[in-house]
Amino acid sequence: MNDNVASDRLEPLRVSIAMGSASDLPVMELASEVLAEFGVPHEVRIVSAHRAPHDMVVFGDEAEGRGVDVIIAGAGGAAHLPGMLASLVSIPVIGVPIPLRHLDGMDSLLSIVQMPRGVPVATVAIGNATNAGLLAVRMLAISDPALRQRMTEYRHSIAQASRDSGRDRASGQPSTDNDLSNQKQDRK
Ligand code: C2R
Repeated sequence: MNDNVASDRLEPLRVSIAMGSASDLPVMELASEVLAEFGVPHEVRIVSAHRAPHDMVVFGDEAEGRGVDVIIAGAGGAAHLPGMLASLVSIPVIGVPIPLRHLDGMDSLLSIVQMPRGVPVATVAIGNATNAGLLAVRMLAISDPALRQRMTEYRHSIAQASRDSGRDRASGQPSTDNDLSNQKQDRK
């Protein structure tokens, strides 16, 4: 299988979205959508620590040299990919626990979040690749004023959407559903 699912970047790469299997794509594409919304160049890769360990080591070893500043790594079940990547790089790794048919993602969550001291993985909620994308944007925004401004505008937009949803309920009007925060909330 070609492990390079998507690489439609025109500018220098900033974020790599990695996942253990193509079956993780329906969840992980939410992170890609957020990065696209914020204009952050990124790639989407299938790379499994369990099934193709040597490829994973090469991917991790080369990531920083290819310009990657943040890795978002999603995996389900015995989810070792995010932690193994964190052991190979010095950039932040954000882990996304993928819910599978059995155990509802609790297995993935614990596999990703319970890292040994010294090898941190910033773990988001089960299936919440949207927050992984937003966290990556916040990390990049530390040294990018324009991106920080966009994040500030995004925060204001979700605050307004929250207020509006309360008002709509009070007035009996249907809520407007036209921004990223509302669209993604149900899907996590
Ligand atoms: P398949 O659907 O391909 O059988 O994969 C994947 O992330 C996926 O959620 C089932 C699940 O196996 C996970 N997987 C891992 C790793 N590689 C694949 N957790 C890994 O290296 O951690």
